[in-house]
Amino acid sequence: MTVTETRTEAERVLLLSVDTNEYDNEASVEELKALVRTAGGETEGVIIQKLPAVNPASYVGSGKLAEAELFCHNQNIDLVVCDGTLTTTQQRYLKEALKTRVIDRTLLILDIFAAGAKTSEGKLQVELAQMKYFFANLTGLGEGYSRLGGGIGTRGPGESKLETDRRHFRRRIESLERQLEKLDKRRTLQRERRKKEGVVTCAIVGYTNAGKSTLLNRLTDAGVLAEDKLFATLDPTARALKLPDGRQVMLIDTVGFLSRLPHLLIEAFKSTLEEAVSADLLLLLCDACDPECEEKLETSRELLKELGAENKPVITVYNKCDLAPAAYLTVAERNTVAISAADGTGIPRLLEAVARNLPEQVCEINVILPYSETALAAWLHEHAKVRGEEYKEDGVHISAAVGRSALHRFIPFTVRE
Ligand SMILES: Nc1nc2c(ncn2[C@@H]2O[C@H](COP(=O)(O)OP(=O)(O)OP(=O)(O)O)[C@@H](O)[C@H]2O)c(=O)[nH]1
Ligand SMILES: [Mg+2]
Repeated sequence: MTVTETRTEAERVLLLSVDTNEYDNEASVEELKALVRTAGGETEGVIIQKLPAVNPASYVGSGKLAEAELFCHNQNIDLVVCDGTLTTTQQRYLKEALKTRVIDRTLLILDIFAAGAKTSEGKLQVELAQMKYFFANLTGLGEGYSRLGGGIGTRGPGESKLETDRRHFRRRIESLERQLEKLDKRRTLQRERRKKEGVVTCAIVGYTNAGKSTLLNRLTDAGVLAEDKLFATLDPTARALKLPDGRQVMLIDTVGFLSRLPHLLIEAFKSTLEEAVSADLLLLLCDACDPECEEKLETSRELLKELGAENKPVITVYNKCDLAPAAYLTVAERNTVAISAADGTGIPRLLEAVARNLPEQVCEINVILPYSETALAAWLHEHAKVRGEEYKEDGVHISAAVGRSALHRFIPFTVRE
């Protein structure tokens, strides 16, 4: 019997990192390795240099550069990934010195996003981020050119080609932004409609790979792709969930967070992220067996704050407890639940917490209350939001926003407008 190897060989990757002591370098490198794996590469080596600041020309210092060159040569490295944002100058310098392709953290993430975007909105968002990335680099290139300056023949066609490229990029960026704006408007309208109809929304947010999609699948029959990959989900999915008390919530799964997420990606995915943070309730999910769990929760909370969601009710959910059973016991704080989305443990407690934290659903009603029911009219004035009131022959015509729990009292008097 012969076995055919169908898997294309993974790209061999070397990671370069400069530790400037500004963030947790070790955790960041670990994350970069996971990103490389997700993108289909295999990390063969890591070279880290402690420096007060990155070298403006070559990113790392000359000694480390020589070490990296030797490593690339001996280990047949296909790609070098730097754990930061490279300037065009650095990128070009490294490429020449190391004789391999060189990319930075932002481009790597963009690549993963580009491979993963499924909906037209997701694709537009990724393209916008890519265009902005390349546009910024193009600008950098321009500076390089003009610094060369002077010499005959260094400007002319080079400059004008650059200008054409710039114009092309700018036009494309504007067009993408316009298209996204339209979609964003549609999304806002949809949100407003849901609100008017009294639909309560609950978003699953948190670090990438925490198990958000697995939880959505566990709670509903969404059938969303859940994988051991970073950024498996890029497009929001919403599904109805019925709580044990009969109430219904719209559950939303969305793109995951990452520390040092390039700002350009946050910007591009803003409307998707807003969809999540505009929910009535947030389930902040984390992987309980991840040693960086608490740090990742903190990163997520900071990002939520940046997105303007600091005042939302949040339930912190420690997931994957089947792998760390001790976590079931240690979690005792209010609005904190330990679960396993994979085997379903803890789900009833999670649903209880959701029910406890949901704002009461409000419904818009139009009623005609006969004059014999003045007590009900008085009740509406005291406990509901009366939007309009008219005294007519057949009774008081009232339109009001009423909490769902009191709705049954008004059903006999409801009229359609
Ligand atoms: N053991 C265990 N594995 C889990 C659990 N929940 C999720 N996983 C696994 O964790 C991996 C990531 O799950 P996803 O649901 O895709 O995670 P996500 O948060 O949606 O990730 P992104 O969409 O990539 O941001 C998958 O391999 C899941 O099978 C759990 O409770 N226990
Ligand atoms: Mg997902």
